[in-house]
Amino acid sequence: MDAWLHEGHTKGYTVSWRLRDVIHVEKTPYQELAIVDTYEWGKALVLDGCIQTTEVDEFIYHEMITHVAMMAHPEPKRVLIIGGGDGGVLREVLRYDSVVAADLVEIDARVVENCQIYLPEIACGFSDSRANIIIEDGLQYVKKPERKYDVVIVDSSDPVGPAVELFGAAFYQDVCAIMEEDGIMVAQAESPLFFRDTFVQVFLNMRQVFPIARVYLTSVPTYVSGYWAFGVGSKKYRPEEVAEGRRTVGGLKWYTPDLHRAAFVLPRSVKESLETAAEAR
Ligand code: AG3
Repeated sequence: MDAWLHEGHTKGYTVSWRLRDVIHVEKTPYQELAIVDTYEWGKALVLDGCIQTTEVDEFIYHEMITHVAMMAHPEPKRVLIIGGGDGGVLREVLRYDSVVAADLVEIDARVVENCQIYLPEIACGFSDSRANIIIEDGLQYVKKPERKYDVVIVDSSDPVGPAVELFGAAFYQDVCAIMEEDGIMVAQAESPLFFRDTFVQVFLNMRQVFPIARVYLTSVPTYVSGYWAFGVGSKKYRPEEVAEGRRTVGGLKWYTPDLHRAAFVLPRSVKESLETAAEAR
């Protein structure tokens, strides 16, 4: 078998993945979903032709989207995950004993179901009694949530189709309203090199809504350009600091408190693109 997945990113840039196997393909009501087996990165979840997560490097993204907010907050108890139907963020959130409820709102039940079957090491948190899976559009859920949250994590796909509004100021406003007075939110903000406009927009939108807005970076080898950004909106705590007395949870392979602080140090042109956009407002 010589199957290839051609993952198109821009008009002129496509990444081609040679596949060992196409394990499962289906059309859900929301998207085309595939589980494939790659050569170097293990099994991967593919949505509408775009690699969402791979067994080999998923921990980098999932640790970095989760633990920065979880460690900047002194004691997160109630956590909301929007998207993240593969369960990777959920697994990381559940590492904290302080967490009493982790609500995951995913629009597409088939993502959760398939990841439980084919990617069990990522989807292992779904059976935890603190996990509460809600199959609903995150945009709707935040208008009538089950509770208020200490930390909100938006693990969305790219801003095309239904995910577009998850990058907008109106959504962040709704999220802000359902957070405690010292809540923190984080959202994946795409590649600052390939999708600079989206990345800048996430920052500007968060800045419009939250008293404290920051961005940080990490490297995700299987995402386009490797550099991947996250936007943080905070009501009280400084996102770039680990809260006093916080101990790192066990089982991690990437996140450290030093890396947490370092992730907020931005390359010159990335920093300048944020400053220029902020001044233009
Ligand atoms: N969340 C963000 C994926 C973005 C991938 N985009 C891309 N490669 N162009 C994926 C879900 C991981 N839990």
